[in-house]
Amino acid sequence: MTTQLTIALSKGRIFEETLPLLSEAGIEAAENPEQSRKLIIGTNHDHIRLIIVRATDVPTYVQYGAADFGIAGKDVLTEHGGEGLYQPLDLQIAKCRMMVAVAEDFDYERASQPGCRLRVASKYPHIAAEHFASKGVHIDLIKLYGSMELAPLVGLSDAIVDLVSSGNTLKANHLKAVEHISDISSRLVVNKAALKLKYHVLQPIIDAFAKVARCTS
Ligand code: PRT
Ligand code: MG
Repeated sequence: MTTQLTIALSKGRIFEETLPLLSEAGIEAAENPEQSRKLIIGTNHDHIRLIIVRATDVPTYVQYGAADFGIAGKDVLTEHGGEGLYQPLDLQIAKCRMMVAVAEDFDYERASQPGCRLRVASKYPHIAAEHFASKGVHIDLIKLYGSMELAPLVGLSDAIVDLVSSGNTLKANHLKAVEHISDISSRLVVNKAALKLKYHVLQPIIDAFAKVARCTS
């Protein structure tokens, strides 16, 4: 019997940037998830299927073995904690930076001295808490699920911790990036049990992904 493989991916930038990796491994999706409403998508191999989940849910599906492997941003993995996941490869895709940003006219230098207190809105509470703790700045953390850029504009927070890639969203909303927390890219995450039990089918795919990642890094 052939070993079944399930791959967890999110729509949007990760899916797009994953296509060349899948292609190198000889895997073609039967449908485009941007156009289809299907959550389970077949491939040109009967034993390989893709499941389409929210970016933040990828580590959870892989951790519990509902998917054998998946692709998730370092931001998502840091917040998840990485339990039950083997992370063999930095794929060098969906690159961006985790930054602190504030309103253009906000005096961040002064407001972020050790001992100060800041209201920080973020989808990334762990990353934000750790960053400000390392600076000795106290924060009141406001958890948001999206559109963080709005928070300083309407007085919900003094600062945000969010991803920046081109910087256009910050600029369009009169915000400025004031601190770089870390560089972010997406990683391959593999279920630890699957890596042992399905090694013979997983390893060639990991090798193909590694080949593409090496060329783009
Ligand atoms: O969108 P949804 O709420 O469904 O989920 P998601 O936002 O988690 O998924 P998605 O597909 O938007 O992002 C998936 C992954 O892509 C993230 O986990 C990151 O690792 C990575 N990535 C790379 C980014 C960006 N670049 C990025 N620019 N994720 C989000 N952004 C957002 C950012 O939050 C900000 O709102 O884009 C905006 C800034 O972009 P610029 O180009 O204007 O600076
Ligand atoms: Mg998004």
